[in-house]
Amino acid sequence: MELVSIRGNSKEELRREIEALGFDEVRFTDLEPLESNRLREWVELGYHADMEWLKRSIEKRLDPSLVMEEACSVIMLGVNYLPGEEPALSQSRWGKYSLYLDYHDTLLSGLKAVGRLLEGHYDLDSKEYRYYTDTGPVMERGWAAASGMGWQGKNGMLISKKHGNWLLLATVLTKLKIEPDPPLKKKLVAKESKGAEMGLLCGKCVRCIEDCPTDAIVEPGLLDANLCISYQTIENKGIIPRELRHLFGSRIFGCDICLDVCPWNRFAREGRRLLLVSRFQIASLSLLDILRMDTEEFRECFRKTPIKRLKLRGLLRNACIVAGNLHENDEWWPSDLDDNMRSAWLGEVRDELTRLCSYEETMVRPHALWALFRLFGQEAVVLIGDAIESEKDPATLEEYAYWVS
Ligand code: B12
Ligand code: SF4
Ligand code: SF4
Repeated sequence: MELVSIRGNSKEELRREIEALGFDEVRFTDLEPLESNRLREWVELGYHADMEWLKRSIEKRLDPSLVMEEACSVIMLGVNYLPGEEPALSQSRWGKYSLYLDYHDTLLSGLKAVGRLLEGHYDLDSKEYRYYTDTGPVMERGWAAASGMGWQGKNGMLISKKHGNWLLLATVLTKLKIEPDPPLKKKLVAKESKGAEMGLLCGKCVRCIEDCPTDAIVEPGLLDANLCISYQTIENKGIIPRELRHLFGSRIFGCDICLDVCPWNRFAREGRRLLLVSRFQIASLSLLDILRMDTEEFRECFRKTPIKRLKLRGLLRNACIVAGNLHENDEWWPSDLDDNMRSAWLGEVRDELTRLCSYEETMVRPHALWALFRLFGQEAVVLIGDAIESEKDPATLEEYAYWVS
């Protein structure tokens, strides 16, 4: 098929049609090679932690023509996910994106509609475009910056003047030739670069770097996932390093600190959420609700949300960590408790943690032990009692030895 070049009015019409399918931002860019892409360096430094799938797909991530041979253009799409309602908006226990049904699924319906639109308007067949949201081997933030949707802030996020830090991204690679949109403030960017300069509109601000509790942003825009609470609570499927746990504060799944503190959010408004389905009631779960959850309740509560991939054992592990941080953090304490009620409530948490020290999934146990020792000091030895005598799990025994030696 002959290449169609889409520009001017027809490009604007395509943009409007895709917006009508539920995407809040629709931008176009070409596949010019990228000067500023530091993915290889990032992986060589080990900042990808255990995300081996990122390492395996480096070549494709650096060169979209390996993902789709005939690709000419990228259609970058953004969906605003800022919740407008309590309790989702003001809490920091859950990453905001996790209070919706999994966007990998819900954005997919919009992407399929984009595919149908391309087939209908431009006579493409299904091999002449490819779409992804998050899971594909494409550098979504880099392409979004190249398309002028925003710029990559020092927190690494694609920040939009209109939506702040609150865009989820999706990518369509296509063989259509679409006139590229200009990147932001091109005139400030070195001539040979693709116009995606890190921190372009951040100015002297460094709030995200300073406020990250684990110092995970090792240089502007470059994040060491090993240190990142988001990585540890979502992607790490094993033991969370002890030296990081106390820094999690109240964060049970994901972390939005370096997003929340960004001054560019002040211009952001709640999104249309046409491709999102909210599950804001998750934010109302109490700590005891979670510590007492069984597999069936977990499945019911987190069905189709991103949290389900963590499985009950992962959530219990994270819940033990936020429980261990209760003395320094108020967010999981029930409100309106007098002193007596607070100590009764803490007693219930203590009982659940004690039970979880012998939980059937061994991964949970060291975290439950850690929380007991943090909250109750050496009293934990009495609480655990003889159970430790029959313990075989090396990580749990190591945790115990750490506290009693
Ligand atoms: C791996 C991953 C993670 C890892 C590592 C994060 C990281 N900073 O790399 C972990 C688990 C920690 C993580 C956390 C989060 N993630 Co995440 N994650 C990804 C994923 C799958 C790959 C990112 C990646 O390639 N990282 C490697 C680094 C080196 O790449 P990079 O950050 O994109 O930046 C480099 C390139 O852009 C390149 N570059 C520079 N200039 C240019 C120019 C061009 C044109 C190109 C192509 C590249 C380029 O250099 C940059 C610096 O090295 C993307 C989806 C995707 N396919 O892109 C989502 C994604 C980045 N995550 C997302 C989200 C929402 C989050 C969280 C907010 C979730 C949460 N609440 O906990 C946090 C935010 C943490 C943070 N400050 O980054 C969104 C971000 C949306 C946005 N507006 O930016 C994405 C895009 C998913 C999506 N489809 O919406 N994530
Ligand atoms: S997501 Fe949290 S832990 Fe990760 S870099 Fe941002 S503030 Fe730091
Ligand atoms: S907090 Fe400041 S430095 Fe960080 S991304 Fe936002 S504007 Fe940039």
